[in-house]
Amino acid sequence: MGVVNVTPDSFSDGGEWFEPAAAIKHGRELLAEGADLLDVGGESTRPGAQRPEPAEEIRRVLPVIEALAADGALISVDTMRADVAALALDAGAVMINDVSGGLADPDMLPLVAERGPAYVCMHWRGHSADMQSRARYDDVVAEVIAELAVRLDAIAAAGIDLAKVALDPGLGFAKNADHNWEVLRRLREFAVLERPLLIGASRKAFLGRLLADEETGEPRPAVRRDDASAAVSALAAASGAWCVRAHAVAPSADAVRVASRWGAV
Ligand code: PMM
Repeated sequence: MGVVNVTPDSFSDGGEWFEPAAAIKHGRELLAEGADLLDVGGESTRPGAQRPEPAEEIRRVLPVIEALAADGALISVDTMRADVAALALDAGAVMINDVSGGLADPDMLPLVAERGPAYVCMHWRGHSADMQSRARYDDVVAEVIAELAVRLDAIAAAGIDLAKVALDPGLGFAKNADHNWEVLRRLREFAVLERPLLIGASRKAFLGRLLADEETGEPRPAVRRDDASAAVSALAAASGAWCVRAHAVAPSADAVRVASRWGAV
């Protein structure tokens, strides 16, 4: 899954694709690099981020979705808002990537039940402005699995076909670096939920800290985390992940091909 952030403030590629024409061009490049899906988002979820107004989020993503879907690309819309998701589906999106797993907007699960798109339910404990204060766990893997199981119950109760639902442990969302590494190390345990697993590690801060400059201690900048992101993609694929969300698609597509040929997938 290639990431097309139509935002001025994402941590990973802030502002680079904010103009619709630039975002559309970028999406086409990611498809050429081997993306099977494009995830188009108009809200930055970086820790501490402020939310855009719904009208602004719609203005950002709709023209990009329309153009890329018209090309025949499979489009996921990265939104927590049912109104945005509905318009995105009208514009040709086939999947809703809801980082709140239906918790941010009570209208989201009914919309998914009514319209029937594929749905990604991510583990989430609250909006970005204060999510890091919620990064408290005794056993992060057990608790994330239990909380995702509760979401699956809510999704089924809303009348959504679970065959169309994928889960995501939400690396970096109410999780510190140690939590993220623990989730990755024990990724196979998520198989108990019996749903395909999406992993979004690409360019995240925990990789920047792992790769910090040895002398200054400065984290590696986001745009120089793609090799490490590809390594995570290969290992995640080998641990049973269905999909990896990547800003630089080519290295992750290659890494996943290696994992597959290795026989690890
Ligand atoms: N991470 C970000 C945004 N959307 N969606 C899913 N399903 N999983 C993620 O881990 C995830 C996401 C934050 O990264 P970005 O600001 O670079 O897009």
